Amino acid sequence: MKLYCDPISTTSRPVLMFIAEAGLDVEIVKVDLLAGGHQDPEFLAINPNGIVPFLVDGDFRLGESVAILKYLAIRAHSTAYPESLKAQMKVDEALMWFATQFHEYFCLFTCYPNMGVPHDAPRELAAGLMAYGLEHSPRWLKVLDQHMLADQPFVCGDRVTLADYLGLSFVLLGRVADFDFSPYPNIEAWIARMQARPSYVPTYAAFETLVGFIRAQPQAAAA
Ligand SMILES: N[C@@H](CCC(=O)N[C@@H](CS)C(=O)NCC(=O)O)C(=O)O
Repeated sequence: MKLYCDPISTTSRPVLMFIAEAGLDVEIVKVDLLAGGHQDPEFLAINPNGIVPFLVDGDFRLGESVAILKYLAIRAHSTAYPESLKAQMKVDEALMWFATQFHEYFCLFTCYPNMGVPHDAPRELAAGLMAYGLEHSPRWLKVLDQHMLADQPFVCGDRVTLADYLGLSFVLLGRVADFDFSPYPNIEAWIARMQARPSYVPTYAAFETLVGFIRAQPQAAAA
């Protein structure tokens, strides 16, 4: 199996962290986003969307981080994607929540404009998106802090699941916006719990370098 990905990619890191923790035998193929590797004809021939992560398992090809996470977890019989119907649907619920509501307001509006994404967006649009994101993200952060993580160590209970790998990457994107998580103590404790896992440092090293670079830029906005 091959995973095409880049550790600076928010949707690649959850898959990389799960592969590391589950000890899966997956060849990691770096698609260098900053060098435009996702637009190379060879990669576009594999994934016409030109985005990562992307999994190739023989003649089976699969995009979308959530689908890839589930495919790998089901194959590995991992408890990170439980087999019982209700437990599995709770993980699906959290995955969809992170990938929709949370991603839209927090990642897309609040954080990505700090990274100059989308690259061709006018400055005023980026500033407007950030202001809108900062105003509306607390609604979802409060749900994560005061409900999903209020009385349990991980998003779906006592054990780490796919929702924690995905959610961590989305939440930590706040670092590019110098986001203040102190009003959300349960989120802070969960971040610390996830960062204490041995897979964290190797998975997030490239992201930490990128964060340092972005925050050193004079136009970096404080959230
Ligand atoms: N919904 C997709 C999103 C994948 C995605 O947007 N990946 C970004 C990196 S985080 C990418 O490859 N961007 C390249 C581009 O947009 O051209 C998933 O969850 O896998």
